[in-house]
Amino acid sequence: MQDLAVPVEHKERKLNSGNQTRREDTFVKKLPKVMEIKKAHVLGVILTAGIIGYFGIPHISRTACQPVGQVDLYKTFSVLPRQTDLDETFLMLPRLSYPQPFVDKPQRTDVLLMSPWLAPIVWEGTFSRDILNAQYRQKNLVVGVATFAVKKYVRFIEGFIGSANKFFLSGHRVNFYLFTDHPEKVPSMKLDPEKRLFIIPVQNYSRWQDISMNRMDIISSYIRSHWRYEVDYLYSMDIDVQLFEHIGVEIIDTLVGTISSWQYTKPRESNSYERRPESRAAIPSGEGDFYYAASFYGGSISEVYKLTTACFKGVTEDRANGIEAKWHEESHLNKYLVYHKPTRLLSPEYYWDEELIRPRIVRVKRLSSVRKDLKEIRF
Ligand code: UD2
Repeated sequence: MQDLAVPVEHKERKLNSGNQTRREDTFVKKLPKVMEIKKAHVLGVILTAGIIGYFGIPHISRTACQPVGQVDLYKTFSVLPRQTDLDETFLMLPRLSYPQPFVDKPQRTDVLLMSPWLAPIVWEGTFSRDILNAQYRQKNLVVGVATFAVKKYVRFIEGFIGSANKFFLSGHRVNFYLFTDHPEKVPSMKLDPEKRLFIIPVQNYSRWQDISMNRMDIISSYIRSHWRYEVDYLYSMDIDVQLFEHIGVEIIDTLVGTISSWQYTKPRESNSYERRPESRAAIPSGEGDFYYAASFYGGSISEVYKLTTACFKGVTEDRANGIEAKWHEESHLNKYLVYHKPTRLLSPEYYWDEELIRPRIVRVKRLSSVRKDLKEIRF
């Protein structure tokens, strides 16, 4: 019907531009009766569809000034409205003097500087702390450090807090959150003005493995109840370590893992991942990037919340199924980081095990384990 009528109507209009209405009436009248019925039928269908469309599609009935596409999106795809805070303030920074970077002159050629998912790997000689500090200061951030000293591990408190006060984010605001079952044994220590120490009582467990694993649950709970209001980034650190060199804002990123000093050159098949499929920490054969140490990880408060919650969920499910992952929460951390890639990786400089001989590529020992007699300290 349309194919027939449109060209004719068009022709009539063209021919009779002086008296358009009358000529169109004539055109309709001239149609055979059967065609008239069909046309009326089609017009009826179009009209009905129009009415249904008008009342059925929500955006048509809204006022014209509303952003039609936006409203439609929220309704149709449940896209949450978001708001980005806009800030026009900025600090005037002093001039910085440093060697110019060149794209054809990499700072280091002896180590991997970037993961295949484009996360930087932090090594000595690859960054300028002055530039990083100048950028970081503009943000007015607070970093939290969660650490545990339960049972005999209270002996490590002084060495850890003392060295971290000096070398951890020197000159920047840091809250140390120390969980211990012996608050009375925490020695009094003088901290820099930007540093604060919070002592939080915590219960102990008979098994050292449970103390270690439950850290994930405690961190997750404190993020939910306190830390999301107090700090911007959070790092979890073992207590039986000491810092020997600066660990600065080069560690700040959304999700940060430290490559283990024991396994940084091992092929994935021979490192310490949990491979038993019954465990929630299992990483299937053929998968895995690096082996990450649970002694030092962190990131933005929201990402560390996700990580610790997910890892403890894995620990809990394993407990219910009567299985414990090979390296406890460290196995769950490794599983998580295979599928949620860290946005920044710290090289083994950031956790060097004292038992190992340091190779040339590890130019600096920033943080290192304190030797301990496992049999004596864990029982
Ligand atoms: C590895 C991990 C550690 C954890 C553990 C689980 C590294 C370098 N470290 O270290 O993070 O995943 O394996 O198997 O990868 N703690 C106490 N009291 C105790 C026992 C532990 O407070 O009685 C706390 C303390 O903060 C300690 C941490 O738990 O630093 C981990 O325990 P660990 O250092 O003895 O574990 P380790 O050396 O096997």
